[in-house]
Formats: sequence, C-alpha cells, structure tokens
Amino acid sequence: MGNSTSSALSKEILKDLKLNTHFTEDEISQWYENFQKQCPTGRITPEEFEQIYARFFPDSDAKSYARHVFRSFDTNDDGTLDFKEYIIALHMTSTGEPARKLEWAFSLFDVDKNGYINKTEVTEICQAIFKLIPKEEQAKLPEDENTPEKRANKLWAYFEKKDNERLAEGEFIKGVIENENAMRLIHYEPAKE
Ligand SMILES: [Ca+2]
Ligand SMILES: [Ca+2]
Repeated sequence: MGNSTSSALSKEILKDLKLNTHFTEDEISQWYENFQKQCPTGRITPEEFEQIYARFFPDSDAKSYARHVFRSFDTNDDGTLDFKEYIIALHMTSTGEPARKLEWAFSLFDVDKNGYINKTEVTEICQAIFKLIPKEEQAKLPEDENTPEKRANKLWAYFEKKDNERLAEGEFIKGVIENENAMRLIHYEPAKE
C-alpha cells in the first residue's frame, strides 16, 4: 500500500478522460499533479469550491453562483467533485466548443436536474449571476436588466415560452444560439482590465 500507487492516476480514469475530452494524456497527467497538490484528499468540497470562486470575484458575492456551478459539475450527486468530474467540467467550460458550453449552461440552469428548465430556475440562476456583478457595475446596467427579476424576464422572453411552460435542452440551446442577447445574459463575464 505505497503512496505512489494511490497518487497515480488510474489507467481506467485516464482512458475514460481521453475518450470524453480532447485533452492529451500529458495534459491530463499534468492537471492531475496540480489537482493533487491543491487538493490532497482527491475531492473538492462545496466550501473549497466557493473559496476558489471567491478569489476570482473579490468584489462581489460568488457564493450562490459557485454552489450552482458545483451542482452542475457534481454529476454523480455525491456532494464532492472528484478529479474526473473536475476535468470533464474544465473541458466543457474551457474548450472552444460552443455546443458543449451550452450543454453545460443547460445543466447549470436545470437546478433540480429533471431535464427541463422552468422560469423559476432561470430566475434563481439570474439571482446568482446578479450577485457576481460588482455593485458599481450593477448601477450601470440597462434599465431592463438592472434587477435579477428583470434579467430573468428578458432572458426568458427569448425562448418564447409562457411563464408556466418549460424548456428542453434543445430549445434552450437553440434559443441561446439564435439570440446574441440571450447568450450574453446566461452568464457574467467580468470586464477586462
Ligand atoms: Ca461527485
Ligand atoms: Ca429543472
């Protein structure tokens, strides 16, 4: 039971990750090394994840957004992120493939993971996104986007659904691809310095 075997990435996981992502074996091994250093237990807790987000958003409250992102990455619902979930998440959110990013965005908005998005869920995520926006930026938002509810109403309108209807994944992705504004409203990007 040497430590060297427990810290090495298992062949099966490596094979699986190569199949499921476009990352090379070298890249995956390198990330695994970093992951091990930052996270010796091999699992990221929601609290650790919130701290990572807090570092990226020092001027705002990233807690609820981080919680939603965590939920969308925790595909096996065990309350922690393991290396595989972490890498697949990194792949989805960082590769240039718009379709994969939108699949991920769908899972972010599908708060109860039932395969559909309703307006309540859109409002919940818009509230989390809103808290990411620093106060001074919030003050400069257009009139029809300057509260979480307005943002949610504006976004929901692009999908042409009634308030009590729901969106399947394909409808969500189509609506976002076809409307530049919807694409912008589903996330928050901090202004570049
Ligand atoms: Ca998990
Ligand atoms: Ca749902």
